[in-house]
Amino acid sequence: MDRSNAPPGFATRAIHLGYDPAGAEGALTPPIYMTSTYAFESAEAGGEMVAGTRAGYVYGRTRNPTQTLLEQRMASLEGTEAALALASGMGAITATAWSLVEAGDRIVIDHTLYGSTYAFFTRGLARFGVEIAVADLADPAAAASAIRPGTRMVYLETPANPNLRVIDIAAVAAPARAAGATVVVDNTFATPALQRPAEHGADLVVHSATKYLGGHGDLLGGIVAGRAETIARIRGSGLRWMTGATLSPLNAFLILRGLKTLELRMERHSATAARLAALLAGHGAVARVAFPGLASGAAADVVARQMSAPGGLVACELAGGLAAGLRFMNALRLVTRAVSLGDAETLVQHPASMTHASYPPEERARHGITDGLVRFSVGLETPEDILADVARALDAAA
Ligand code: 4LM
Repeated sequence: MDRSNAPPGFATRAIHLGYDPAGAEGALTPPIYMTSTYAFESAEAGGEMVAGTRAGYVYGRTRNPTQTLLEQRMASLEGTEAALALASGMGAITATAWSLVEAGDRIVIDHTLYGSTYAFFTRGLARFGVEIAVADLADPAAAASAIRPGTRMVYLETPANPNLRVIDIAAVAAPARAAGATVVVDNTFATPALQRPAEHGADLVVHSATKYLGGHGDLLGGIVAGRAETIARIRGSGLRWMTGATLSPLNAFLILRGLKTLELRMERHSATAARLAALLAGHGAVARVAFPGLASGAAADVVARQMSAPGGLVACELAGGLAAGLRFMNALRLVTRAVSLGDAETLVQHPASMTHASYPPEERARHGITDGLVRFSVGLETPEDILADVARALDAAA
């Protein structure tokens, strides 16, 4: 195969983009710049760098060379002009909103979001004179009527946490563009290896890098990617003087290490998750399974258009409801009871009492985040061992 004129592929960019060992004593892996500040070659040069008329690093809260490499790679993988690395997913989401929204603005959010994100919009930003409209953005008609002229921002996750609803990004982006609203898509569950929201009309893509991007359950981090001018604004205000949510250089290095295997890991997570979803769907103790790979009707068309594989999250509800779900979780031996996702270890958690406990119970019920729902993050262990543990625990809980 002659690829001499082809642009480098996803995995090649995830491993090589932006780094030449020749510039770092031949070191194969990029150095970690553990520094809080930078020496100015002269007083005048320092003043010019602070003023932005001369390129260079000034202070570690807003820029660091290890972060810069991570930001370049994430921008390339998401297909955006620029990206910004932050201390956590919540750091990325809050720095973005604080930078782009002001009192009097209207934000439309999807009704199914990670619990702390939902709390930030409905109980945090709402205290500062921002109108928060909660809508079902999976329904294009509901999206079009909620996103009216004057809407500043539209915020969604797809697949959504925890019940894996999928949202047609292009169907939301069309009315948002007409209204002049910025579309922000949380791509944590799919990652750019499986879905690139900017290709479907999203203006900004946010991530909890704590999850699949890092991939090993050993750090917290966040990313926001989009147009260079918008990212510069979020760096210059949301990160610099509104949150100070700076990613440490060590964590930037660890996320760069995680990115090298992202495509490979997402293939394995997706393949094992598909096998787990099939096992659950065929088991008498299970009432309902949510998994993008099992979507039907219009949702299946959205998955086919937007995602190259279904991802590693699976949710289910046991026929015996909440009590059976808790019995099932306690009967697991290999699968670990823990919140978070995207790690090598298979994790299981109970959204109503854990990741989505910050939703008022009646809103959880209205939005289909049921008390009996159990969420798996399927890991990288030998697939047969994961399936055997789940099958045995289902039999024990039935
Ligand atoms: C969890 N999630 O679900 P930091 N966006 C999405 C998320 O799932 C999360 C965040 C942002 C879980 C954490 C306990 C779609 C987090 C927030 O945790 O701030 O990096 O990301 O289990």
